Amino acid sequence: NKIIFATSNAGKLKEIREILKDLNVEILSMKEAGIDVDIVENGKTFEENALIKARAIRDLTGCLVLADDSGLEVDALNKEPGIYSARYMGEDTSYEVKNANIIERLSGLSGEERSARFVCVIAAVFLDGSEETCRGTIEGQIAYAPAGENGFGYDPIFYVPEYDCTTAQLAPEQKNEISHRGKALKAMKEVIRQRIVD
Ligand code: ITT
Repeated sequence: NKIIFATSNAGKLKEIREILKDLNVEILSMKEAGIDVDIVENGKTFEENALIKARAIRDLTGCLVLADDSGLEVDALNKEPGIYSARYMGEDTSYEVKNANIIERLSGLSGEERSARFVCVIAAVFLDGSEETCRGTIEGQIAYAPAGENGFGYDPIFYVPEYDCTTAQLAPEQKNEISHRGKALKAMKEVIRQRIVD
């Protein structure tokens, strides 16, 4: 049994492998599967984009494929950057710059006015062509200053009130326990277990 995970994001892949480690299947990255393609994510929702990625790699390989589309929704910014989280300020802009920009745009706001969430949708295309999506979210606030070295992307500015720290300050296993990706993948794990007889 093997699954190709249609992502080129190393930060996601590390978390995905950890969360799916108790599933009795081999998880191959695109690199490990020898696939190097640029997929145009032109959907309007996380669900559409996750399915676009999973279908594209499924069409190339015929394998069971999973994909992750995720992002940060900042309420005070009309849920920006949302599905454009990777492309916000341009793909090549560093997260130091992106994170500083988001903090700057929220200056003058406090407490609940800084509310935000991470969203993750995991899509699956199975061998018979059938499709599933699972969504997970985590609620938080945009921090006043970046903090923490763990995780990736917007983690240094995503403050979780219950833990009084950012997701970049959580240990990796703690983040997976409560994160958007952890929740979506745990739900997808059950779907996969129902479908795969190992
Ligand atoms: P793939 O499409 O190859 O999977 P990507 O990075 O382009 O990689 P997305 O289009 O789904 O993926 O963009 C998601 C972006 O949202 C990601 O690049 C981060 O900036 C942000 N993001 C998602 N999950 C995150 C997390 O757990 N911590 C911090 N930032 C996250």
